[in-house]
Amino acid sequence: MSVVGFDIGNENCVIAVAKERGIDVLLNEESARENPAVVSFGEKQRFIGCAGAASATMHPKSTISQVKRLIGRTFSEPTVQDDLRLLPFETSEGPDGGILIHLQYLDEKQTFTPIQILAMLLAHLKQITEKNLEMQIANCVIGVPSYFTATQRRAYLHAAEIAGLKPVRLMHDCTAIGLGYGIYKTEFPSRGPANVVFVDVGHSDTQVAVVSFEPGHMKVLSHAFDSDLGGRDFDEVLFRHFAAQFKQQYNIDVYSSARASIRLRASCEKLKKVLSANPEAPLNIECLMEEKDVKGYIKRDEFEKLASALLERISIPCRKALHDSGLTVEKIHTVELVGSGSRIPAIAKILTSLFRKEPSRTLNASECVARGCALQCAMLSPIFRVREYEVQDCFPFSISFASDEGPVCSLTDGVLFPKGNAFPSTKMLTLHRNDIFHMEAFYANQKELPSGVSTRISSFKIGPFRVSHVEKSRIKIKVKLDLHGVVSIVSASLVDDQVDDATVRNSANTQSENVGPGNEESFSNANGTSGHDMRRLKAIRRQDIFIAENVYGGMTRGELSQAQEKELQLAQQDLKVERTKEKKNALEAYVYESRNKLLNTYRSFATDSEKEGISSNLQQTEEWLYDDGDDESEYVYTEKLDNLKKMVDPIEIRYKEEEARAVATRDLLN
Ligand code: ATP
Ligand code: K
Ligand code: MG
Repeated sequence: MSVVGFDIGNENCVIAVAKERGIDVLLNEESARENPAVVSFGEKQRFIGCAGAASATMHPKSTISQVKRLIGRTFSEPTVQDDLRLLPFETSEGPDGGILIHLQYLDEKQTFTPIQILAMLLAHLKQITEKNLEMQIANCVIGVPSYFTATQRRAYLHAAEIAGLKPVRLMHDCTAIGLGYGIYKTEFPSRGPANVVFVDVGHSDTQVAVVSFEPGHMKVLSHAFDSDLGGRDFDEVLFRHFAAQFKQQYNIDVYSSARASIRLRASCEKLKKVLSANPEAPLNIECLMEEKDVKGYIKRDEFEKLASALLERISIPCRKALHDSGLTVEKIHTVELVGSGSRIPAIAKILTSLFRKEPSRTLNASECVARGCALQCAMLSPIFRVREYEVQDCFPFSISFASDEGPVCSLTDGVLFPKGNAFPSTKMLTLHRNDIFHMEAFYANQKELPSGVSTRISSFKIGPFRVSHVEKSRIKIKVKLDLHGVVSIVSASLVDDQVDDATVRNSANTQSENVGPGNEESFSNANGTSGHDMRRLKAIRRQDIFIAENVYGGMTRGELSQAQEKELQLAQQDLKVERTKEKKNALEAYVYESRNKLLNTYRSFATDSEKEGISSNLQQTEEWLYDDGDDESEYVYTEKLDNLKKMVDPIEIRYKEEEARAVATRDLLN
């Protein structure tokens, strides 16, 4: 069983695996620890990760990056539109209001959903992992932003399924970071827990969590975020600055060229990184557009001024998280800064003045999410032994349920899971109905969500069921906010209790109570019915009721298997192209190797006419490879190689026989 953690970044993905000795971050084919979150469609094959990034400028319109921004989102959302304007590929609105990505590949117009693109990325990471571990993998833990809605979380689960992965948990990024921090922590205050603020500034978002640590236990007190603030926004500030400058200076409009925009944006990102270590930095791009070389220069002070509005915004989620944790600044022991976007020195300055202490960087800023996820995967694995450690996470959005008779007035204001509720968590609802009915799950407070994101989760049809009398029967509904942070009705049952005392069915038509894990079915003291009332029940009959769930923005089984089929086809195409390349390379290498041997080791083992025949054949093959044979099938290359071998093999056999004889003679003489 595999024990793998994936951090799917908006820019970089990291793979960590748990081994007996500890957690390792895996290297990819280029020996890098970070995998660009890029899927690029070339002429004949897809390039993903490092190869995808390399292929981006050559295929700007068919290179998909930042898919995490689009996952589970609606095309018409203003923030989605803002993102799409900056991305060079073509998109449209899908029939369900989702996003469709259009591109040209293999001489056809192809359409993919963001889920399919994410699946390609995950399949690539899976492949790297399998190559490293030399075994098949499926089980994993994947990090997700705390601000992801049920639709986005389900989208991740769908993508994982298409890629052949089985996430045992989708884990909040900051919770994973906290786990990796807490499990190794040995020093604690003499009294009370150690309260730590984690600030993760990524490529497109900023997440903050306040976590309290005690030996063997961590509890997330609050999550806050700005889903539209990250490293790329700082790149954009530089981009706009230089685009304006180049318009004046060189009379070029970078915005009008997708390729020039990609190149300038990439250069601005590099410039930003240089400014993290140096007080000033130059920008040089050759032949940016219209055959013009451009030059620029900026000082760190100037950059910080240009970015001052962004820097201000970093403190907002920090304040929110602190407020929601119920702690004051004095109660915070440490601020841990992670995410590569946080390497801008001005960010640390802002946090220092906000928390009145300098943030620490004890964690590996780019790997801590993946490492924490791998640890969690190990903890959830039945075969892996990890030290006892309890992780208590909380959910950042309030979740409500309504039925077709209006809001379900359970706890407060119809909210079943208030913001900050610990999860996984199971709760019971009681309704009184005598016929089929509908319920709806939704986020109670639009303001808690990222701006413009839909509050919809899913709707449920409960029933039909048969009641034994005309009066409304008691329906017990079990609701679960699961380990992934997805809420759902897991069961509904009809409880037919003919009660003497009608007052037990009180005027409020619903009630709910918390149910701890393990005693979900304990009916004896459920529903506020006192022991006295219970004794007066004549009979209790329970009957499971069928639930049909209609999830908002989800994929059907049929759509999922279609997507799996498509992914398989694409993967086979990639494999075919790779194998063809290998065969072509093998043929080319054989030509050079044989020519060399013919001049050296094989020289005295071939007749002149043999040498002539082989040489001219090698020559022909070489010319063919650069000409007609540049783009042939695997079969043709293999056949050519086999034909050459037929000519060269007899000579090789003679040579080998002679060599063996020489060795035997030497052994005899010794
Ligand atoms: P997200 O968490 O938003 O999904 P991610 O996890 O891919 O994205 P990270 O890898 O943590 O993001 O950070 C990427 C960002 O960090 C990029 O914007 C990159 O330019 C920026 N970055 C990397 N190194 C530096 C540096 N030395 N100085 C400033 N910024 C940097
Ligand atoms: K990352
Ligand atoms: Mg990240």
